[in-house]
Amino acid sequence: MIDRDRISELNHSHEQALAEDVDYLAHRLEREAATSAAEVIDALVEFSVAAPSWAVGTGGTRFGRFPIGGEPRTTEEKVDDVACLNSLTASNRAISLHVPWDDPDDPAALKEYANSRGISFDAMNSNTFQDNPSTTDDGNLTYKFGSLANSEKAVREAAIEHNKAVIDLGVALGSRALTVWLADGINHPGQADHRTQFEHVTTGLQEIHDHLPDDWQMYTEHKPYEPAFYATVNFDWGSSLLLAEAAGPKASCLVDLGHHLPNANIEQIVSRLAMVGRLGGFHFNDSKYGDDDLTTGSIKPFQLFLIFCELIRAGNGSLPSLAYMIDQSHNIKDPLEDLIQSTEAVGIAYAQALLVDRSGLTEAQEGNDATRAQELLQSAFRTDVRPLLAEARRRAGGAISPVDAYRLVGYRAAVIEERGMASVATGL
Ligand code: PSV
Ligand code: MN
Repeated sequence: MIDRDRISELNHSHEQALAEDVDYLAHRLEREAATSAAEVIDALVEFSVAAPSWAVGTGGTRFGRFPIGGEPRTTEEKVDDVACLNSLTASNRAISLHVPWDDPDDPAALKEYANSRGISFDAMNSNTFQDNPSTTDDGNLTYKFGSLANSEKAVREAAIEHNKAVIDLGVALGSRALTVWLADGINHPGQADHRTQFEHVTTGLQEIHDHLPDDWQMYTEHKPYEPAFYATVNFDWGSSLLLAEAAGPKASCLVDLGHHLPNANIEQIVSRLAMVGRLGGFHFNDSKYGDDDLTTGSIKPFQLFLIFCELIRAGNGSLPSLAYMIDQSHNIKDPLEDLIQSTEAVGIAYAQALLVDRSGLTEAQEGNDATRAQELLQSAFRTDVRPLLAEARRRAGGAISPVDAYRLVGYRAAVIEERGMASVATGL
């Protein structure tokens, strides 16, 4: 954990300049925007985006992996990394576990460990895309041809049991949701029947849904390709919606920004899902081509802004309480630095969306005034809201300049010292 006093000490040299920037922005927003600086800062102080346990280690591609050292060796060490992140950003207050990459022997002890560091457990993730001896009958069953969609009943049942076990583990940790992403699909046309596969998945999800405690949610996560390259069972938001509706009332759809075919209008998908009450949450990342898992907001910041505009529209002026998470792979950056930058990007899009003059926009839309509508959106999108984010972090005990602070406290060097250069975190 990074000491709070150390953070305020590091903040000291930035405080004067930040106060001036916030003051200037507050005056400008009072004049020009629909929301005040104070309201935006309050909203940002409340906001949290979860970090995935599988993204605090170095990512890789099938061509290679270049570890930077000090990778967490256990789930406790992943919690430590997220606690470090949160002490700097003050807005990553939960970790999302992936089972069996995370498979604690003593969930109660892990819960206490995390909670004592200010970290709670976000949605649980099941893994039926890799064989796991403990749930696939000691290697007698395989997910090679799918899990919930498999033609073999015994494999489908093993996958259902695994999801139920993940829910049980989540209950012990204080989580409230299960995210189901399936690799199930078809590589070669004719290899399996689209409809039969979809029906198997529907039945499996219904059974998993029945196992959810009353206060739990279940999210279906779609993805058009990879690892299946001809067809994926849950390939788009339409399939995801059908699956969620069939699974039951606690099921809704999770939108991973990297899981769309090129040029898909993700903000419109968000609008549709929200309209029918089946928008469950997000996996934030950015991409140029496919599921590139790049730093959120680094390629298409305007798209991220428009997504947040739809969210604010769905929440009638405020952000709906959904499952917000980052899902990325950090191939060449320090994962914690990339997560700091991604968290900042999410906050920027959120703050800018709050600035949109919504009644002015509705008026422009009703009057078919496309020019005015664009002026209103651009005026919010082009506002540099970073001082508001820094001020929200400062007020919540975080760092005004989190990447600089992360480097100055020497966290990476310290964990390399403790965990070694060759430690490997579980995950892809
Ligand atoms: C699949 O690409 C995905 O986005 C799902 O959310 C998985 O759980 C995660 O990445 C890790 O493989
Ligand atoms: Mn994802």
